[in-house]
Amino acid sequence: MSEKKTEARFIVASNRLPFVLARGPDEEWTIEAGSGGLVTALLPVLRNRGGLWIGWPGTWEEVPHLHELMGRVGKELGCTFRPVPIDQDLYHDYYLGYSNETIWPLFHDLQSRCVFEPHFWQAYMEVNRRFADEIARRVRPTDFVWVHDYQLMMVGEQLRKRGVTSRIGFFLHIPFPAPDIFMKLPERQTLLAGMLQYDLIGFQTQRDRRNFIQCIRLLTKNIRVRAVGSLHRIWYEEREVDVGVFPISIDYRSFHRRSEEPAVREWADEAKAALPGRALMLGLDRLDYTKGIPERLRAFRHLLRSRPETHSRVNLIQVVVPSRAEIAGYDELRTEIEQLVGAINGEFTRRGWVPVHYMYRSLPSLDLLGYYRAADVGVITPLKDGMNLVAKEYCACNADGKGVLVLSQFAGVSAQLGRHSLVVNPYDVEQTSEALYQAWIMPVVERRERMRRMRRVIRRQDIFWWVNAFVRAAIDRHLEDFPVLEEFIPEMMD
Ligand code: GDG
Repeated sequence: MSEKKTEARFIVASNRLPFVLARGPDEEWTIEAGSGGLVTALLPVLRNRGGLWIGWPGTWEEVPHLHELMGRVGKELGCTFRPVPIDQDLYHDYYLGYSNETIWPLFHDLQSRCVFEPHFWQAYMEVNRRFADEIARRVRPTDFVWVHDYQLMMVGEQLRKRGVTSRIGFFLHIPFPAPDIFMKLPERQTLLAGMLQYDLIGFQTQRDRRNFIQCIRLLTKNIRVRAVGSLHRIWYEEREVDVGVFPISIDYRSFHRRSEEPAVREWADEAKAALPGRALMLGLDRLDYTKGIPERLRAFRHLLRSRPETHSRVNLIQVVVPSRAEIAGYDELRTEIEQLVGAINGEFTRRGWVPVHYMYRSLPSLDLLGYYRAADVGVITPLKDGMNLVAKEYCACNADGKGVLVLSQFAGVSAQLGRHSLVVNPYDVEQTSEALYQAWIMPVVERRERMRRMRRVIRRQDIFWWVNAFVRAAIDRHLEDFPVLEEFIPEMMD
């Protein structure tokens, strides 16, 4: 075996591969590298280090020359992509079904929205097996495999069944529910036993880890749990499983730098000039019932009803990014939001003042950064959220340091930023409305101090810190331990 073959490589598995495939009007497929947080975070460990990324390519359609297209992006990013094909029916039951109609609502404490269908679980397992097959074909014992998120919780167990002995880590991006809620899941036992096949399980917050360990204690016999340094170690059968807390973050410096670019400054200045003398309150979320958008609108309406002095002086800018349109309930949510926006504007609009500015679309990054820069208040009030990166991005871009964050106590990010923001229970309309008011009247000195502290936390614990913390806990290594190869050699396609 050559020297190179013994080097440790990174293998990442996530539901979607980090690129966007699109078919143009001439039926030609194009491919573009993704720009999300996870790609930015993982590229340093993958790029030119022989890294592999395994996932669904983002379409069930037959894409001619898919390998060639992927090879092109792979070359650009310096890693190899391997697709896991999933056809439309399977995708329906695995992704829309088990992942997003069972696990997603349950893990966000919204049990009444759950659909429990046995064939959803069969599809989920089938896809998790396909991922494991693909990884098992390529993995070497010295490699580190990092599996991401709730769509792939059983991949570790399936890898062990295939005899894979490499270190395998898992990170859950969404919350982990308390035992009372988790117990409702028909597959609760299988799922927990499956998760215990990982070597390291990472959660966003202490709350999630505590819930997980309580579930393990309730549902698994003959286990021992003890704190070991900053981790908890579980002894289960012949295995030792570490469980840690790794709050995900953003590329702070990049957001900060981009928010200072002239085009963004100009955009933000224009946005403010268009609404002179107004405080801009910003809500920005994917269309999802976990994000608490109707509750936020009701709180804003309460503010306008209870504090007439805010009239003509505050605006709520609410951006809703289309998401999961195929799932029942999402369309009703959109209707509910739009009716509320209409009702609020109908009740309060005066000459020269429309209180809620509503957008239902994805914003180009210039507009996104511009709004972050211009907003006086960031309103992040999910009913439950794993972390919520919008809160961190808002702080990183808030150039004059005067922005205030109104934050749900149920967002993972409140564990890090709660002390310096105005924390609310998003179900409490009066309390949220009062926090919006307090944010509006807060003296500049206090705003600056709070924002300075929040920015310091995010700058110190940025996305690169997150990757390093996880990798160190998983395999006791640093980025430098994954050596850069002299040249990028893509894995052989078969
Ligand atoms: C899951 C968990 C956890 C949003 N609108 C636009 C846009 N975005 C970008 C934001 C941000 C991302 O989307 C949203 O991230 P969040 O963290 O807020 O939420 P989820 O999508 O639900 O993510 C969450 C996260 O995983 C990571 O672990 O924090 O709790 O639910 O980066 O910037 N980007 C652009 N235009 C938009 O209109 N360009």
